Amino acid sequence: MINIKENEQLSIMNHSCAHLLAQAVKHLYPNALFWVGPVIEEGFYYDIDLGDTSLTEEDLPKIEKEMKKIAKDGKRIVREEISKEQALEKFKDDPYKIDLISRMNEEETIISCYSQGDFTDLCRGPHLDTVKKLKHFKLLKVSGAYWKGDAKNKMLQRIYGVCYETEEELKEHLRLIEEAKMRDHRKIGREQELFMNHELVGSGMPLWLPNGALIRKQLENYIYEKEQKLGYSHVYTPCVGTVDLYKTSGHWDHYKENMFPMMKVDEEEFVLRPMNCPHHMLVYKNKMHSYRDLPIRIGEFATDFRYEASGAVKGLERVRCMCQNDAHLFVTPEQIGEEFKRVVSLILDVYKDFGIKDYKFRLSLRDKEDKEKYFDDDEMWDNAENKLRGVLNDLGVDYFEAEGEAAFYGPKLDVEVKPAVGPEVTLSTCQLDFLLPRKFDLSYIDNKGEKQIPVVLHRAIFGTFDRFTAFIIEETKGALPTWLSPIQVKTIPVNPEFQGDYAKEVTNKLKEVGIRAELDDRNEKLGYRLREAQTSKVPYTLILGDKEKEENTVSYRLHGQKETTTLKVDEFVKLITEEIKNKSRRK
Ligand code: TSB
Ligand code: ZN
Repeated sequence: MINIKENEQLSIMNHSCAHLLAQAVKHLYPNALFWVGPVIEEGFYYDIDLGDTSLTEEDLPKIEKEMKKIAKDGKRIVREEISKEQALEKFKDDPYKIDLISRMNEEETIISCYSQGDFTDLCRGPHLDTVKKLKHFKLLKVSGAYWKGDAKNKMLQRIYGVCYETEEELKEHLRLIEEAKMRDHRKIGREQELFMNHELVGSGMPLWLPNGALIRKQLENYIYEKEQKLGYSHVYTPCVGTVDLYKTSGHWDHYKENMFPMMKVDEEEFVLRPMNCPHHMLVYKNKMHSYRDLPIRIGEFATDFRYEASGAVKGLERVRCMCQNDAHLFVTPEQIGEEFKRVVSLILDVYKDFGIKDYKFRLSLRDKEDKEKYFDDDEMWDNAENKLRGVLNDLGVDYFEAEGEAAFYGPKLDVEVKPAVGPEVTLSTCQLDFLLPRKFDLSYIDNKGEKQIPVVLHRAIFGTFDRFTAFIIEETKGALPTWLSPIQVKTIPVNPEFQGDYAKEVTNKLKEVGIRAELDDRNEKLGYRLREAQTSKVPYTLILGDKEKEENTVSYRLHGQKETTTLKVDEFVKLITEEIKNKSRRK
């Protein structure tokens, strides 16, 4: 999909279309007040205060009709420059505009307004020269949006839309939106019964249903095995800690707004943990270490709780209760490069296994000027940043640098991916940390018998099981590879009365060797059962008729394909077992 924000021509057009939307809304709802109407990647939106009126999607065609009428009328779009005083006077009855004008920089002595017919809006521009050029647009949805994104403020109504130069481009955009909606893991999650939410549990707290739990278990087994081979030691630690633990780590000062509030039990003050690092620091500290023991890699599939804004929570992708595929690696300063390299290689290895190709590595560095956020040790920072850069260059991976995006404790590497719907998110992460080991007074004895402080690498390959599952569902459009599929084989007797027993026998045989097979011997038409197996995206559907029963064979159909292949039962077992073992992917 075109990124409209990055295309100058389309950006201007969409911005003008946002004004056209505002003008139409003003015609239909004369009391409407307008906040901001920016261009975004997918088009534009406008935040509007409509008093007590609440819009639904059903109101959009009427607004669109009014927009078309205004556009056809074809008024010119005229820029006017006025002083701050004049602007304050002109918009004196509009508290939103007064707020915007009052917050403008001192240097902005000249303020620009754009008018089209009976409508004027405060705006930097630029705009098209006439509304006549706005022909191919569509309003897409309406949602609530707190003024300035703050839940304490009034809820405004946000109308989204998009505008193109040609009808074909608009149609293609709408087609891609529809396609993205079909891939949305929330939709597939409902259809395939992977997870659910319930208001009694709370927002951002998904419940993993049996099918989803099966996928997650495969992911856990997969990464656990890899980590064990790579010298990780896995632990279990509680998902709460005392306030003092998080004061010691610095999270209480730097991360409190992302944490659930404190709860008191007897005399202890607890918090639900937002991160596992402090617990792992204590695990390290449980005994003395020599340089010979390092690197020490402590891993955990650890449940964390974070406060995410209610408008931001999304399916499994952004949750308030998550499970990280976490590990903290304790290394000597000399080992940083090598260990970082191993982590990046593991990320690449895992992405290859899952066929993930569309991602970006982002190397997040400090902002050299920001001495308040980043601890002041230029040499240490430069050293660390260069080391990470060096490894990425050695491995020949593509990455981009983002200044000012580092964590307060060190530089980091994030992997960014694009979900079906919504902005990019981080999947894997690897973060260098010089501070936490100091805060917890960690040490090891070096080869001269002297006490030294280790460096920590925080890393999560899947990020969280939650987010990774969401991503992989969208990547595969719900048609997971066989090894990850909750149900791998559906056995369907053509006529349950005649081949029911045989189908049961085949199903049991598959189950015995650990294949997740399910029998569908319901008294439904064959066509109906076959269609259902296809829509549920089960990789293998076995169709068993008289011939198969007589010859001890199975005829299978792969998801998304029409033709069937017949094999001896044992041959089929061998074929699918190999596929599962190799974690093969099919197109
Ligand atoms: C890697 N202390 C480190 C850890 O050792 C840490 O917590 N890093 S993190 O804050 O970046 O989180 C790790 C990963 O969790 C992120 O890369 C992201 O993939 C995932 N994640 C973060 N917030 C959420 C959320 N709200 N819902 C789902 N996954 C999330
Ligand atoms: Zn950590």
